[in-house]
Amino acid sequence: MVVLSVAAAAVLGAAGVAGLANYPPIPKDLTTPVQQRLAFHANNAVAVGWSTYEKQNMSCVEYGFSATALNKKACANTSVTYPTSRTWSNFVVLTDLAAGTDYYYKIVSGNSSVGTFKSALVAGDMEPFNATVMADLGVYGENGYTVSSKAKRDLSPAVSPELNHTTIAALAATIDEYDFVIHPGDFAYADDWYYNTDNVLDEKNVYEAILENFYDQLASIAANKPYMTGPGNHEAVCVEDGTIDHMCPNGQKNFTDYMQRFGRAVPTTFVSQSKNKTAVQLAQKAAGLALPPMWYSFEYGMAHIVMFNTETDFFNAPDTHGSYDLDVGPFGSKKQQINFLEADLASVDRSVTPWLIVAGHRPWYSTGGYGNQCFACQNAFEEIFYKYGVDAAMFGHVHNAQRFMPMYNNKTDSAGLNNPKAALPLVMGGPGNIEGLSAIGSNLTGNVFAYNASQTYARLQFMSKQKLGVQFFRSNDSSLLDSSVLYKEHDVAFVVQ
Ligand SMILES: *[C@@H]1O[C@H](CO)[C@@H](O)[C@H](O)[C@H]1NC(C)=O
Ligand SMILES: *[C@@H]1O[C@H](CO)[C@@H](O)[C@H](O)[C@H]1NC(C)=O
Ligand SMILES: *[C@@H]1O[C@H](CO)[C@@H](O)[C@H](O)[C@H]1NC(C)=O
Ligand SMILES: *[C@@H]1O[C@H](CO)[C@@H](O)[C@H](O)[C@H]1NC(C)=O
Ligand SMILES: *[C@@H]1O[C@H](CO)[C@@H](O)[C@H](O)[C@H]1NC(C)=O
Ligand SMILES: *[C@@H]1O[C@H](CO)[C@@H](O)[C@H](O)[C@H]1NC(C)=O
Ligand SMILES: *[C@@H]1O[C@H](CO)[C@@H](O)[C@H](O)[C@H]1NC(C)=O
Ligand SMILES: *[C@@H]1O[C@H](CO)[C@@H](O)[C@H](O)[C@H]1NC(C)=O
Ligand SMILES: *[C@@H]1O[C@H](CO)[C@@H](O)[C@H](O)[C@H]1NC(C)=O
Ligand SMILES: *[C@@H]1O[C@H](CO)[C@@H](O)[C@H](O)[C@H]1NC(C)=O
Ligand SMILES: CC(=O)N[C@H]1CO[C@H](CO)[C@@H](O)[C@@H]1O
Repeated sequence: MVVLSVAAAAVLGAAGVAGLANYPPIPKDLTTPVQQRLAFHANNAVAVGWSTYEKQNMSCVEYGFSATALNKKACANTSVTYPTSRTWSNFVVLTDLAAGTDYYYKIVSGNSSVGTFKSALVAGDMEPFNATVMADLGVYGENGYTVSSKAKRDLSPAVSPELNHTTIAALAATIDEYDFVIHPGDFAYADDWYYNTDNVLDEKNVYEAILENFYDQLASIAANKPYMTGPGNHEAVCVEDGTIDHMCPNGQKNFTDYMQRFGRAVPTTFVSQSKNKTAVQLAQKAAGLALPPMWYSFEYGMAHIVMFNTETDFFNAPDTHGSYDLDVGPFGSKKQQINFLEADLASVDRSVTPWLIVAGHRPWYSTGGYGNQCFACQNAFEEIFYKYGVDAAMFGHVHNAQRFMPMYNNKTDSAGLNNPKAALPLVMGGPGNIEGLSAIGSNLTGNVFAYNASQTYARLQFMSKQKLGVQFFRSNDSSLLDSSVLYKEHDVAFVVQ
């Protein structure tokens, strides 16, 4: 974290010095969709989200099984914006989709093209698949950065993916090798606008320009692959400094952009496919307690995946009044997130979805470096994850790649990767952002792999009911850095330990 200069603090919210913010150009046709993003929305539904530079009275998407037969149409009238934004956020839910099927879709506009996506495999389908996982991916471009730590690079802000954002380029190059993306927090790094001193006189616009550029860049992935998000500290406020964040302009506080962008797209929970009535009821209860995009769950073939929130909504939550104290949240009622996790995890029928995976932003197992270990998070979540036999827990926040042995109570599980009871912790925070990569540090308790020499992303390879591959890749050449396989018996339908 960087302490803001007095000068920077004095101009929070400042707007007016023409030309400092490198906004992308506004298209002539104001119905042009930008910043497209897909998400699994329910068992048989995918949400299509996008932004426009004018309010849409009606937002519609046509879809079908081929590019020339877009014979279904879904619409919504919920084009929304917030005070500092130039864009309106639109989203439409495509329902009644066949499972695991390739669809074509077109956002209805004077200026749009046909895209594709694959709907979710039905829960219980044991077909192997891959998911890409990473957190802490920042913008590339004039108001942002990425390739080398803190270096400002002067390219047009409309950077296409094959250019120099190495991780987005790698994900674009390997797009046929995974079905969806899991990104637990820290997008764009708009709140790091002041790293570039040129930005200081135009905070309000630069913050928004970074968001617009980042989500334009990300659309090369997110318009084609469901992009499942969780909150990170960099979504919280316009500046990550608990003493001055109250000066942020309205619209740049309390996760506003994140809530508006993803809140209506991601699901609450999926309807349970278990034959056990108690499990079905628990899943319904969890649906009522879910608060997307802060905490929710979804299912894909052999996996039940839970996105949880390490920023707000638990005792000593860092961004509320814990270590960061950013005056954000809470979003739910008292204990709502914890009660959601209890109900959701208890509902998971491993004979339907053998793999139970969780993803949150801050790790408690980490070798050190920036942000280090979140023990308030460990206190809030570890016990409940252990109780219900979570298989793997994915994190970011620390800007490098780390794999541990399965851990519980600060100790390695003696079974190692061979049917452990404890969850396998992974840190996937190395795809690149303005803050640069983090030092590996010196706490090697349980650590078996750590890499910070270059940008990275990870892949979960769901191989079978009993085998989960975990691979870390270097972004600049997609070379494999680390590969392991977690073996789990998965012979108990409802794990309680
Ligand atoms: C149409 O959209 C493309 C980007 O998809 C943009 O470059 C172009 O300017 C738009 N055209 C008009 C007329 O708005
Ligand atoms: C949207 O509705 C408003 C108010 O009814 C109307 O003035 C405007 O022309 C409409 N815009 C479009 C693009 O249809
Ligand atoms: C939006 O659509 C809903 C349901 O389709 C309808 O009840 C509502 O009146 C509409 N709102 C506006 C502002 O058109
Ligand atoms: C899934 O990932 C594995 C390991 O990285 C790779 O060998 C395989 O080709 C991927 N599957 C698909 C469908 O691309
Ligand atoms: C049904 O599910 C509940 C938890 O959801 C579990 O406690 C119970 O053992 C299950 N019953 C059977 C017969 O598996
Ligand atoms: C942030 O937003 C949530 C949800 O709207 C609200 O409950 C909470 O009070 C807000 N927190 C602050 C500090 O404004
Ligand atoms: C793990 O270690 C940390 C730091 O020493 C400590 O604060 C925490 O209570 C420990 N957690 C458990 C579950 O033992
Ligand atoms: C190192 O990490 C372990 C496991 O989380 C923790 O128990 C221990 O307290 C940490 N040690 C230091 C010196 O931070
Ligand atoms: C990587 O970690 C090592 C060990 O902690 C540290 O010395 C080095 O500076 C780090 N490199 C980067 C790029 O952060
Ligand atoms: C990728 O990064 C690594 C580590 O910095 C470097 O050794 C390697 O040469 C780079 N590869 C390419 C193709 O740039
Ligand atoms: C399009 C572009 O600017 N590509 C550059 C990406 O970065 C590499 C290494 O710095 C350059 O060689 C490319 O020209």
